[in-house]
Amino acid sequence: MNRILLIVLSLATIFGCKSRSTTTTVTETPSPTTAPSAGIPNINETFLPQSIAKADKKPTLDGKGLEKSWSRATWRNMDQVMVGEVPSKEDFQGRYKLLWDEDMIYILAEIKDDIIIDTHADGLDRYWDDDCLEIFIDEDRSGGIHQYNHNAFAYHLSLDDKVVDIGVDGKPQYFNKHVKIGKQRNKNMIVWEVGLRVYNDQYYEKSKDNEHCRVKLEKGKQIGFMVAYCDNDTSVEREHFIGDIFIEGDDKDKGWIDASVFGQLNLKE
Ligand SMILES: [Ca+2]
Ligand SMILES: [Ca+2]
Ligand SMILES: [Ca+2]
Ligand SMILES: [Ca+2]
Repeated sequence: MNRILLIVLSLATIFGCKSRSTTTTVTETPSPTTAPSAGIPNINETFLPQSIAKADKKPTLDGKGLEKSWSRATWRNMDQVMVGEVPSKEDFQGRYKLLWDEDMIYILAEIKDDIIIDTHADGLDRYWDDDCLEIFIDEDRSGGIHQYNHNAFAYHLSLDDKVVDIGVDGKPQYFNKHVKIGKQRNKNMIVWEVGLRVYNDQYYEKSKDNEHCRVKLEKGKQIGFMVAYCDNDTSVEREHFIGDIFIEGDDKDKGWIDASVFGQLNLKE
């Protein structure tokens, strides 16, 4: 890790990453053909791995979750606060479950949020301060830094179905093709039913074709993973950031930089 990056990360740690600046000078731009700077793997072992059942049939991504396969999946609570106070039940409740097939990981997430808002018209502007579902994935469960590379992805699914993460140039951009989104909303409840295409760390958004970076999933594969929700209810900055994984230390908002804090999926039959 070069010295300037280390200073940037140290400052981010000191200031609790609250500014989450995406205009920071990029001092490390990995080549798409070189291995990412994964750092020293320090995998989150605080949660037991989630075993994920294979879908009998591709779910229809309509936000209903009615397919039989979903009954074989287990709900997982989103109750680990990473930013803000512990919310009341009226303020936020969330849970999700997963399935997989060769093509995708499927996520059914139920979110109850008292005030559902999107105040930034530009989807790339402070997207984490609007209500959004955030899906973190580290295809090879390497752990390590992924802020400006694709060692892992942190997809923000906005209310208008855009998918945003930071690119290798340090700027936020759309990754809409990575996530197929179905959604239903009923008052203060949103159900997301999404299919996640899995890409390895060689993905490079400036390449014309990244299909060779798509990973065909198979039984026995281990993947770094966590799901969280950015809850804002009319404040300037989001009020809560809350997910399914316990992260040690005072600064728990590390997932957008470091994949080592993710949990683990094991793909089963
Ligand atoms: Ca469905
Ligand atoms: Ca709320
Ligand atoms: Ca990785
Ligand atoms: Ca909200």
